[in-house]
Amino acid sequence: MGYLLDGTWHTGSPSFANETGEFERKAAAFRNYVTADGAPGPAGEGGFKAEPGRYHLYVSLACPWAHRALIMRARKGLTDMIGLSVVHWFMGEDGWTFEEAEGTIPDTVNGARLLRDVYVKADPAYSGRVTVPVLWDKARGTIVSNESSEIIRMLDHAFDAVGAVPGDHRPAALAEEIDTVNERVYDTVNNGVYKAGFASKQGPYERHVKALFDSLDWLEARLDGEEFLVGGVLTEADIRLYTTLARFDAVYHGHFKCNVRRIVDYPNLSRYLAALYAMDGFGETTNLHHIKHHYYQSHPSINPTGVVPVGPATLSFS
Ligand SMILES: N[C@@H](CCC(=O)N[C@@H](CS)C(=O)NCC(=O)O)C(=O)O
Repeated sequence: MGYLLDGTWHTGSPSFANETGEFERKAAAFRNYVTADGAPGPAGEGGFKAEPGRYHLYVSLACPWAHRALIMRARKGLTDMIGLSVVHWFMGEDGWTFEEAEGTIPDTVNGARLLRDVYVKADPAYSGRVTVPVLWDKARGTIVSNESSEIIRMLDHAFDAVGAVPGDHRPAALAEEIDTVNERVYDTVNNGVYKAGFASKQGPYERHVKALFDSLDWLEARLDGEEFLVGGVLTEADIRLYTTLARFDAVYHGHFKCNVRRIVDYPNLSRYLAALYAMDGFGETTNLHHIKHHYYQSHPSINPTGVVPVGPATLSFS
């Protein structure tokens, strides 16, 4: 683990919890938007026009936030238009690296050996964590955004006029309901597993596990007789839930101690997970090897031996 301070790398922060035993996720730093005409988006500055070949995505196949961006890139048919680099699954003292392994893709744009070199290239005085996903602009030589919830919205809309697959994962008529579902899923499920897993005191751990399983029960009921979370169509709410569900039984259940139930124990959630896995963009971007090895080997504060459990070797439904 480590972070950049004024462009210089510091190792440390062995625990993810603060003094009250709570896990705190810091806000992302680069918050610009690619738009169809280069006009400013909802945040940041303008000048990032959607053009084929101009942007590059850095991801980890282990990371649920980066996975959202990978799914959207695939579903929108942007794989030829937006290049891809995949870091090694191990995140140690040097943070994310481009060391070669099965499933990694080197940095063909900046020639970086370490992801932090990409951040320093964008901002030589950068202070903060070096996270994935990162959307890089080759034309301006900088990072557009490192916030996945915003990257997926850009990929969903900005490239439609230059050949993206049509289709909107947040149609206006459903936007409000999607945002409401996203809010609860983000807080108690996507981030909830981290809050439970990295809690360093019993009280916060139990509180977050309870909120997580309350939400999984709520989602199970919501999916009764339904194919998708909102409006009977696939939306970004499904993409955002999928990346946590796909990791749940293999990693969060054991490594993050979220073990009240597994996803296979929920009939509707496991049917839903299997159905999404079979859809464009989902199964093909899900790499259980990177997922299991990353979590179990990169968090010495909660798994000091780095031993990776043998099971499950495949997603529970497959
Ligand atoms: N807000 C970010 C969070 C991304 C994030 O936390 N990614 C993790 C991997 S799952 C990461 O790169 N962590 C490295 C670190 O914190 O040093 C987003 O959703 O894009």
